[in-house]
Formats: sequence, structure tokens, C-alpha cells
Amino acid sequence: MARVIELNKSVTESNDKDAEELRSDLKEQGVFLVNIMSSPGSGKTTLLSRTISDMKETTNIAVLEADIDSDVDAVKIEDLGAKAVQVHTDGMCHMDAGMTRRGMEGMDLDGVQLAFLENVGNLICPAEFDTGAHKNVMILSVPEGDDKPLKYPLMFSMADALLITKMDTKEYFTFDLDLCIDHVKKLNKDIQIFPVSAKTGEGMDAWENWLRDNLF
Ligand SMILES: Nc1nc2c(ncn2[C@@H]2O[C@H](COP(=O)(O)OP(=O)(O)OP(=O)(O)O)[C@@H](O)[C@H]2O)c(=O)[nH]1
Ligand SMILES: [Mg+2]
Repeated sequence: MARVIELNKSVTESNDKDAEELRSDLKEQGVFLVNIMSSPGSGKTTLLSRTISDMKETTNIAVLEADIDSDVDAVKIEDLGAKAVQVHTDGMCHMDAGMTRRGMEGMDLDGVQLAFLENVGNLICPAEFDTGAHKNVMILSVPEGDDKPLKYPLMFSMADALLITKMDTKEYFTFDLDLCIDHVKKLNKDIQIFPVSAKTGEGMDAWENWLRDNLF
């Protein structure tokens, strides 16, 4: 059983200000926070699990798991030996900065260098709320299709990095990687793109080096 925190909608109306304050407070503590967004089942928890296994010898990692219900994702992360707290969003399809702060305050951040927020699985609302993270990362998995940047442009436009996951399944799906990258670059020319498989480990080095380069 993981620690579970029940959250209500933040009372404050100034999300952008709260987000700036959280970003700055976490930086002062030396905690680099990464917001992970994607549709349900695209592979956020699996990607985080692989990343933790690869990096845990050298980097102190904590994960804030946000879901509508259950603690299954936080339990998976704790089983790997990383710190995890599960937050429930009271039915809401995204995390905001106030909720993220309360979740982070529920975690022992002593010595933590890298923290992930696994946002609620959804390609729309999470892109509209600044959580206070230092970087926004989105995941698109091969089975979802190469046209998703055309249909959900906001998240692709605001992300600092895109992981194209489940590359090991590419032969079973019609997914044109170059075309997908082309769509994404038209929306966001500065985005970092990492094709990966959390199952085989393909491409994980480049993603993990990007994380290491960004630590405070
Ligand atoms: N073949 C393959 N399967 C993967 C990969 N990454 C994740 N999966 C599978 O995809 C399914 C969903 O993965 P999760 O990591 O639970 O996805 P999620 O985005 O955390 O899901 P929610 O938290 O429910 O939104 C699981 O069956 C994983 O085993 C991958 O790289 N390759
Ligand atoms: Mg998950």
C-alpha cells in the first residue's frame, strides 16, 4: 500500500504564479521536477520504471503519481526502491501547481535530485495547466499513431521533450516515424525527440543523458 494523498481543486486562481513559486522553491532545494504527460496506457509508468532502474545507482529519484483512483502506479515505483507518493485528483483530468505542491510536500525530498510527476493520462487538459515542473515531457506510443500531433497540437507545442515509445512494436503498426517527427517539428521546432522502447531499452541512453544534463 503506497502513501495516498486526496487532493481537491486548488483554491487559488493564480496558477501561473503558484507554478513559478514552486519551480523556484524546488530549484532552491536542488530538486529537478519533470512533468510526464500522455494518453492513458501509452507507457508513462513503464518508462519511469526503466529510467529508475537505469539511473538509481547514481541519481536520487522520487515520483509523484497522479491518478483519479488506485495506488497501482505508486506501488510499482516503490517496488523498485524509489520514493513514491500517489495523489488522487478528485476526478479531475489534470494536475495544477497547487496540487503538485501539496503532493511534493507529502514526499520526503531530502537528497532527491530528480522528481517526476506522472500526470493523469490524458492528451488534452494536462497541457493547459502549468504544474510548476522545470520541464514538460510528453509520451506518444507507436500504437497510438503518427497523426496525433495533428489532432492534439497543444501538448506537442508546449513540451520540452517528446518520447516516442514502444518502438519495439513498430513492425506491427503503420507508424511513419519521420512523418510524425515532421508534424511535431512544425508545431515546436525546439523540442527534443527520443524514440525509445522501455521494454528493450532501445534509445533510453539519450533520454537519460538529457535528464542528467538538466539536473541542478
Ligand atoms: N511492447 C511495449 N509495451 C510497453 C512499452 N511501454 C509500456 N508498455 C506496455 O503498455 C501498457 C501500459 O503501460 P503503462 O506504463 O501502465 O502506461 P501508463 O501511461 O502509465 O498508463 P496510465 O497510468 O494508466 O495512464 C503496459 O501493458 C506496458 O507493459 C514498450 O516500450 N514496449
Ligand atoms: Mg501509469
